[in-house]
Amino acid sequence: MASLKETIAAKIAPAREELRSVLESHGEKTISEVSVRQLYGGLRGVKGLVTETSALDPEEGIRFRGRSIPQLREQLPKASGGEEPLPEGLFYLLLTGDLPSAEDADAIRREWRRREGLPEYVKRTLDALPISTHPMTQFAIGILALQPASLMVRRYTEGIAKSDLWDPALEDAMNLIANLPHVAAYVYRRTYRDGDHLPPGPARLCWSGNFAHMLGFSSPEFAELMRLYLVLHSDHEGGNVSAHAVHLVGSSLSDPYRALASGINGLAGPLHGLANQEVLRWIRQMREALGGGTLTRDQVKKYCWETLSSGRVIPGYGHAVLRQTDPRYLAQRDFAQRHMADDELVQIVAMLYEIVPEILRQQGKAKNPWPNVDAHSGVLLVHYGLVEHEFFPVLFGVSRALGTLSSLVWDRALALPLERPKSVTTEWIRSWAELSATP
Ligand code: CMX
Repeated sequence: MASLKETIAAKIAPAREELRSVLESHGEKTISEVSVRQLYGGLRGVKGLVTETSALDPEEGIRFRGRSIPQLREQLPKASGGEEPLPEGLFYLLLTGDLPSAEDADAIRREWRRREGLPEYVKRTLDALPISTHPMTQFAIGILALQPASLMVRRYTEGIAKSDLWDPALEDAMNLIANLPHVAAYVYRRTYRDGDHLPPGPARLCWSGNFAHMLGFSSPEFAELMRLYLVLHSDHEGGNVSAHAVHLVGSSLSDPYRALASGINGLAGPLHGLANQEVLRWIRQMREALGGGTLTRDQVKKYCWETLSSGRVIPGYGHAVLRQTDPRYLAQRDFAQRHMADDELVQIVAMLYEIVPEILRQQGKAKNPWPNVDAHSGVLLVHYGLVEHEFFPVLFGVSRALGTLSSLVWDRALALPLERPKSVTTEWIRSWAELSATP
């Protein structure tokens, strides 16, 4: 791993100097004010975090180290014979800010494959859980079960300087990412394939290809989908629940295993990553409720209104920051059009895109009526036979590790402090507001 670590190490001193200089020149300037409504409203729009790996523009969507999704699909190295970007290359970009060469991406591929090997005690931990345990719960437990291997904990106990913690944090991140596909595949095969586990594939396979192999899907097209999927879901700046949870928990110098497990638990909420499971469940329920067969636009509209009037959300639509169609949705739609245009579920997703935004606008509540990343992913997986919708958020979790752990390494490299905002009570707000209204 010399070259990746050396590349990062060379960037740390200038980044620390930049941080010092920004604080010296601008430390007392105010970036954001917080209204009482924002305080009660999940701090929407309040600039209160620093995340270097990606930035989200409400209209344009996400940029990873300044690069849009179409640019990433074009510029990142590809697997041999493939068209979709390698997550290995994306990880290099997120960590270093530099576009990787094919050799850089391949060095990470080799490093991750070299580090894989799921300890027996992790398998036994998972085997002890009831088979009905939600895959996301199993996944989080599997990650925590790996935690005794944390190098960061060992080095901390030995007395490492705070400024050097990024190094064992990076080692932990690499070991963890190397093993996440195995944990996820283990969860999948024990839950849905009677525990008929598949060992890792040949060393030549990329991280995503090996993941597809261990899940039990051998089609090269599915491996392509995995590469795209694992790139698209990796990072969405710092304030989303999973990224924020990893950053927050990591700020106590909790190790990357514990921090990531926290992020995965946040991702398991239906307003966040679990929405991809909910989209498919909702589409399946709609088809069943409408008696199967080809759906008409009027039937779908009526079902959407029924969903809304029963007090539920339409999963896969809306976003806390985005105000346009999510480019991650568009990338998946592009994949669908190229590989499975005639798929019935893909056509339902396309029909929903024509219908739902107008309905949400008419309802007048959602600030963003457009689809997000979760609106499309499930039907792509189902097309290749991965039909168990409760497993979908686990794939999101494997991908989200790339962005959140890259950020965590930089949190330690910049020695960012314990996160500890001030909270207030409603009584305090009332007396503060009344006092500030007094002439
Ligand atoms: N269907 C119905 N109502 C919706 C809606 C949707 N898809 N999206 C937003 N709304 C409603 C909200 O529930 C809220 O209603 P109340 O005032 O009654 O509480 C109102 O519109 C205003 O919400 P908002 O400011 O537009 O959106 P938020 O920032 O509060 O929430 C999100 C964002 C994503 C949680 C919300 O749009 C939602 O629940 N979408 C459906 C679930 C989903 O797809 N989540 C995945 C997001 C992407 C990800 O993280 O993976």
